[in-house]
Amino acid sequence: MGDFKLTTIEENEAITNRLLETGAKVGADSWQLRVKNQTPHCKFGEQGVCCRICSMGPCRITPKAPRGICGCDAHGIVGRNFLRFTAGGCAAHSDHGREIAHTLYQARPEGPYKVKDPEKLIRIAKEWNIETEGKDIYDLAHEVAYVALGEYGKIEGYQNFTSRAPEHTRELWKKAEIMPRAVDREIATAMHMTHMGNTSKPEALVRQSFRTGLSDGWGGSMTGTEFSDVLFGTPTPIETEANLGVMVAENVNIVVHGHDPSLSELICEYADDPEMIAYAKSKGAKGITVSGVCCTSNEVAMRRGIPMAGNFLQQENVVLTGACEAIVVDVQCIFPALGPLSKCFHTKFVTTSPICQMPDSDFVRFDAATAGENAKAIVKMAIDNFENRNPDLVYIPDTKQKATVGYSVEAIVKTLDGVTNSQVDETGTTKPLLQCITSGVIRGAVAMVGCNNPKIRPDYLHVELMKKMIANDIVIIASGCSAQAAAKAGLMDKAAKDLCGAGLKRVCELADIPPVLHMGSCVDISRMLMLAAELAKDSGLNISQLPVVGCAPEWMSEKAVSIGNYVVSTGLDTFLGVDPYVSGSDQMCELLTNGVRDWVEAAYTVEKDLDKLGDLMIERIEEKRAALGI
Ligand code: CUV
Ligand code: SF4
Repeated sequence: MGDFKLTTIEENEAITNRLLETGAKVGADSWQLRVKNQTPHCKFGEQGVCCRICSMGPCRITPKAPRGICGCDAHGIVGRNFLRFTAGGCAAHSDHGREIAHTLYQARPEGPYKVKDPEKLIRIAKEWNIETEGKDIYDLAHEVAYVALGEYGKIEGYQNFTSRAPEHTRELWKKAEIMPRAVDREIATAMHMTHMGNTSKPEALVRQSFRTGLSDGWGGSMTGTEFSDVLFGTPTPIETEANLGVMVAENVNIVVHGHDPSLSELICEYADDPEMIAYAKSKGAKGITVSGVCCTSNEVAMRRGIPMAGNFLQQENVVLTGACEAIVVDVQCIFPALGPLSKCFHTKFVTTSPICQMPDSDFVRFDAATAGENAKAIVKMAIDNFENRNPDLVYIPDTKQKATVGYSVEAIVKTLDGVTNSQVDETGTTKPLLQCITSGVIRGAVAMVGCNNPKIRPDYLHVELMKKMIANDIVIIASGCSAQAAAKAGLMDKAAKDLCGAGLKRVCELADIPPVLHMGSCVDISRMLMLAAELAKDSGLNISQLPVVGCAPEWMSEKAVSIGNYVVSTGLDTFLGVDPYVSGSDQMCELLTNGVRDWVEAAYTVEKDLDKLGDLMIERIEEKRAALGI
C-alpha cells in the first residue's frame, strides 16, 4: 500500500499531448484545436441574452438595445433560454429511461434481455400497486414496464416515483407548483411556455425549469436507473481499472461510448463469447478487450467490472491510440468529430441509434428484437478490423489505476451495516451512515457529478475538490464523468484512504471502501436522490437539513442543467464551476442563487475559483451541522 500514488493532471496532460502528436502525423483534428478556433466565445451567448426563437430576430440585448423586437427584456430571454436548456436535458435523460423501459417490455426468458433483478421489479410493482402474487416474472416485467412507459404521458397525477420523496419535500413541491406531472408534458410545457409571445417572467420560467428537472430526476432518470437494474442487475462493489492504459495492444479493442446499457451489455457479452475470442485469435489478436468512455462505461463498469478508458474529453484519445478497432456508440455526449477522426485511423466508428446518427460512421441499427445479432455483428466487425491496424501509429500509454466501483444505494447500505459498533443495530437502513455523520467521524457528503468542459483543465476541479473534501472527512459519492475522473486519478482505489482525514480514513478501513464511491452514470444521480430521501426519512430530518451538497464543477451538457434543477429542487445546495448562461440577467441570477430557497430550501452557487468553491462547500456542510447541533 505504501507505494500508492495518484495519477496527476500533468501526467494525464502529457499522455494527451503524446497522443495529439500521433494525431498531427495523420492530419487529425482535435477538440484542443477547435477550442482555439472558437475562442473567444460569443458574449451574448455566454450571458444568455441572445434570442432566436422567432424570425423577427435574432435579437441580442445590449445597454443600447435593452429589449428584443417583441419587447422581451434580458430577464425573459435568459429565463427562456434556461428553461429550454433544461427541457433538452430532461428529454435526453428521460428518453433514455423510456428506451430502458421499452427494453424491459421486450424482455424474454430466452433473452437477449432478461430480468436479472426480480426482487427490485417486485419492489417497484408493489410501490405502484401492481398485483404481484402468482404472476410470472416476465408477465410482471411487461406490466410494470407498460405502466412505466405510461408515466411519460400520464393524463393526470404526478410521477409515480415522487412517492419515494419525503412527505415534507412533496409538500414543498406542491406548494411551489413544481410537482412533476407526465414527463413528456413537462417538456412540452417548457417548449410551449418559451414559444414567442408566451412567458417572459423569470419566476415562472424558473418554476417550470424546476418542474421539468424534477420530472427527469424523479421520473425519467429514475426509470432509467431502476429498470437498468431490473434488466442488468443492481450494482454491487466490483474491481476494475481506469485510464487509457486499460486498452491492450495485443487485443482487439472495442470501446463502448454513450449512455444506454442495452447496447454495451450485449457487446460485452459477445466479446466474452469463446467463439468470438477464438475468432479474434484466428485473426492474430490475443483476445478481445472492451473498455468504455462516458456513462455507458460507468454502466458496464458498475455491473461487469469493464474497465474505463476515459471520460468525456478523452473520447478522441481512444482513437488516437491507433489501437481502437471499433468505437461503438449509442446516444448522447458523442463528438461528431469521431467520424472524421476515425477516418484518419483504421478505427470503425459504429453508430447504433436512430437518435444519434452521424456522418462518417457505420450505422448498425440496434433494437431489442435483433440486439443479439447486432451485437455479434459489431464484435465481428471489430475483430475483422484488427488486421487493418497501422502498427506505426499504435501508442497505448501504460497509465491506469485500480478502482472499486458499484456503489448503488443498496450496496452502500449493505457495506456500511456493521461499521458502527454502538446503539445502532438497524440493518438495511441508512442509520449506520447517519451515525457516522452525526458523530462527526464523517462531516458530510458531496455528490460530485457531471462532465468535463474545455473551459476547465480536464478533471482538474473534479480531482482537486475531491482531494480537498476527503482530507476534510467529507465522503464523496460520484457519478458520470466526475466518477471517471476520480477513478483515473486513483481516488477509487481503496488505498486512497490515506488521503483522508482521520475519521473518514477509519470508516474506509472498517467498511473496506474507497473514499470516493462510484454511484454510476448520470441517470444514476437518481440513486443520490433516493439516498438523500432515505437519509432524511431514517433521521427524521428534511433533506435540506442534511450536511450534503451537490457539485458539478466541469459540467457542459443540457442534461447537467436538468440535473442541477432537480438536485436543488430536492433540497440540496448545488455548486457549479461553469455558469449556465444566466449572467445576463440579475433577476435570474438572484432567483437561482437565492430566491428559489424560499420554495425548495436550497439554491445554486456558481464559483469558478477552485479554492473558493471547495471552501464554500465545506462551509455549507459545517453550517448544516451547526444548525443541527452536531
Ligand atoms: Ni451522462 S452528460 S459528459 S457522459 S457526465 Fe459525462 Fe455522463 Fe456529462 Fe455526458
Ligand atoms: Fe427577438 Fe422577441 Fe423574437 Fe426573441 S421572441 S427573437 S426577443 S422578437
